[in-house]
Amino acid sequence: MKLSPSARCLGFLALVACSGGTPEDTDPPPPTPCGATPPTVANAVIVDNGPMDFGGQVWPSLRITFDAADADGALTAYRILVGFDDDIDQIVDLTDPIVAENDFGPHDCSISEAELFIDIAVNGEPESGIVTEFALVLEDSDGQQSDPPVILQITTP
Ligand SMILES: [Ca+2]
Ligand SMILES: [Ca+2]
Repeated sequence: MKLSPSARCLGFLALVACSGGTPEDTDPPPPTPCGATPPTVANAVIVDNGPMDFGGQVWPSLRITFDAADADGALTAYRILVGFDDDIDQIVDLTDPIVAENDFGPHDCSISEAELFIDIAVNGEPESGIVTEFALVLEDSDGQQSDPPVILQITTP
């Protein structure tokens, strides 16, 4: 399975439309961190999301949804980092991840829970029955990351 790192988008409470292309730069994090609590990821699932329009081009897509929480409220901006491979061993290299980010400033440490998703374009014709393993990490506006990565698998239909 080939995934296109250049065609991705994300949503926040299902309100933000897919923008495709490269995410825009976000404001620097607030000078004063919200706290020392890393964000957490719960109830993560990955599903076949059917054909989707990524910036004018339609690709098969996958969607990862999850519940994000951060006790110190630092989800006013966040980054979602996703890695993948075909070796099903609960280990995924995240040194060069697909990244989706969003910024809902002002950074007033006011968002401690959010239902997030990331849509990932599948580039090309994936073979049936191929298992792909994904790793998901959430980074809050202070740059703190959920740990350990959440590992997910999906089989192409
Ligand atoms: Ca935090
Ligand atoms: Ca692996």
